[in-house]
Amino acid sequence: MRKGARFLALLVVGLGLLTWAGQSIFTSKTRAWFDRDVELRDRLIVSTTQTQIVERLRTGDDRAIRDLLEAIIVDERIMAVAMCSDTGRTVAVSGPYPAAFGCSVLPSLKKMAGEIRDNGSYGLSTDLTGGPVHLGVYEIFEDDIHRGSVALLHDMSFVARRDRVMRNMLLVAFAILAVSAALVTLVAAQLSWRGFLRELRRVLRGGKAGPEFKPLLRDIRELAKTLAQETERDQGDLRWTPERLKRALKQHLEGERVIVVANRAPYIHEKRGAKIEVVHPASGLVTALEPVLRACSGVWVAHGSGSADRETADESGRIRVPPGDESYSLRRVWLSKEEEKGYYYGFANEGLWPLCHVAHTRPTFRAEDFAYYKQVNEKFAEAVVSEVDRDDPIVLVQDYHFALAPAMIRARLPKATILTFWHIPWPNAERFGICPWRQELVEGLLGSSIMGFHTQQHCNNFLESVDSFVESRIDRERNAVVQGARQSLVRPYPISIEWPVHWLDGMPSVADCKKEVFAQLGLKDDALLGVGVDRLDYTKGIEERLLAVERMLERFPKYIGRFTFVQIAAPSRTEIERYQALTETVERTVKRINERFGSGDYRPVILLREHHEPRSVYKFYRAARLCYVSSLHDGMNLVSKEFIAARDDLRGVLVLSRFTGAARELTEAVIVNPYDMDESSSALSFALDMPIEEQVERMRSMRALVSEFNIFRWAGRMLVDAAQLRRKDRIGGRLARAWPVGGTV
Ligand code: ADQ
Repeated sequence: MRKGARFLALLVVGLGLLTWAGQSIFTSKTRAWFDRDVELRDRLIVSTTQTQIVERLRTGDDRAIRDLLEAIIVDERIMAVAMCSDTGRTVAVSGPYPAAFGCSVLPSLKKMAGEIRDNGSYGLSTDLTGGPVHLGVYEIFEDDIHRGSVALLHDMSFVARRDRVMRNMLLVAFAILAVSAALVTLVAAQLSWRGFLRELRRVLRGGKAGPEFKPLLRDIRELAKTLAQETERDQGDLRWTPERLKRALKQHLEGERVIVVANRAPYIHEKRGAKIEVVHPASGLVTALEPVLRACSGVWVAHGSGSADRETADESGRIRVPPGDESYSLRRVWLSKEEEKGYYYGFANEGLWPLCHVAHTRPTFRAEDFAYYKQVNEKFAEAVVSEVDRDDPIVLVQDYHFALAPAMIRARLPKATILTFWHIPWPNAERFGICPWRQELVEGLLGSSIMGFHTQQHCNNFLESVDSFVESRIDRERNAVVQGARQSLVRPYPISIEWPVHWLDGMPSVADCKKEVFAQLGLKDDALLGVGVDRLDYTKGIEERLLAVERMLERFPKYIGRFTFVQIAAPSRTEIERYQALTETVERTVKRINERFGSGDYRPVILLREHHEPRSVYKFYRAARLCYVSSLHDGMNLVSKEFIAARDDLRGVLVLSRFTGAARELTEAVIVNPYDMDESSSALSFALDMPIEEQVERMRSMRALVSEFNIFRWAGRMLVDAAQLRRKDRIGGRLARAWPVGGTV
């Protein structure tokens, strides 16, 4: 405490000295400015009265000269004026003209003046009369003959008054600054000291020190920049809601409906015996896009893959959704078994998916798969055309299943605004270059008005591929690809979830969710639960996650019998061998860990290998002490954001892989490298030991971010950017018509 007081005193003295030095410099500078102003004023007065002075000198009318001088001192800052003859005689004075500046002493005062002008005039700042004055002496000529001089005396005490006021203001400002700086520094020092002690204690306890769990500084800086830019662009109107999105669509794009093209439909009808059930698929794309369509209305064009999809739709494949609250149309596109195999399982998921993710699974490229891919893209482009009600519709093309569709839609609807979003990473050009159809894919995507990715890095990689594989000009300043008269903007739009999440409406309290989930899993009341929620996909790092749990139990045996990790894994792409192999490895690993650390009823890992409806997933999020997202590579990852949305009690810890797009935004998560078992097992134990206050602090901050950067903002930003582009294109079109290419203006 004493140290703090000494520091405070030093800071105040330092700033005091600074104030004094600053004020001295300020005073001398302002004096010079005032003197110059006064001289300018004098010259103006003399030049406007010179003719009259000369005339009156010529007639020898001293009284008339005095009248003239009296008129001059009407200016309140001019104390007195004297007219001296060329021999130094006083011709006339006005006001109480002091003898110290009389005509007879002017020659000696001239010697004290700093600068004498060519015509003999000069200015002098002095306080010969006890107060600060400025004397200006101006020589009067008639046809180059010297007639005398006019001496103007100014009262400069107002400068001293202003100086005093300024000095006081400076002192007060510096005092406030000094005290605030001292307080902020003291608080910061205290906090970092406490943080340092906490870290030290943790290291001594055996936990691994924190830096590895922390986000990269570059990411925080990047995030702060984005927040600042977004705030500036929004000018205070920060929160995007469904209503605001609807308004933006109407206002900026003169539209009310959008057409979404995506492989997966938001509602799938499945036969279960004699009953038909509606299933909400486990898909990040659907999670993100569905609230947008509910807000905007329009049509969602998707593959009709459910066993009861045909019988629930009309003869054109249309059905109104969401069931019970119909607000938009779902248009189902039917694919043959061969088309599904070649386009979906083949080129999209055995070719493009591993090509774009750095997860060490080799892509497989088959020419027949690509042929089906092309055919299905055509089919969807046709479906879009049959759904539009104008020649310039707004079409949102989604993901790597439809890289060729944008150019196909553009060919059919040249005026359409096509926004394509690539939900997975885009690799660097060298890696992308191994795809035999790299050029077709990039050209197909360039049919879009806007190409969106989650991160700037993916945008850069895409531009690099454009540069390497197609003829075009890249406008680096605007991040646009220009091909003749057409251009495509390439922009990062980090995706998110709706806020508030409608699945949480009427959700039981956290305590009740915990009771329900613990009963379902057969856990004791004091058990610590960790959760993982994913499609069973090798990019999600599920094997690595289980190994990290195993390593934690090995290194920190206090958790054996107490900690349980539940993995909710929706079967995905089960026709593909690599996915079948993954399922086997995961099941084998779970068995091994349970045999190694389980006993009696206690199972350290529970694998629920089935699809869960969203409300059930949210109950798990609410019941858990931690959520571990360990993706090896992930465009964004929405599970992390859903976990945050679920925790309105501000408890729970998110452990997040640094290889997700989300890690760039959720900097308060415990950030890890999922390949590093020591680091990730330490992170799990760190999360389980985290004090409640710290959990609350981190969760509050992440909730604030996700609530602002929600899915309505994601869609809104793209639509507003598209609207700008559309306006420019229209003006460009009009200009082209008015001034035909090659014509003269
Ligand atoms: P996905 O790879 O599908 O998305 P993610 O963003 O995590 O990954 O979304 C998964 C969604 O499926 C979540 O809404 C989750 O709740 C749900 N889900 C997962 N397992 C489930 C289960 N067993 N039962 C029911 N639901 C389950 C792709 C990209 C991501 C990107 C999204 C959106 O790979 O990087 O974040 O698109 O752009």
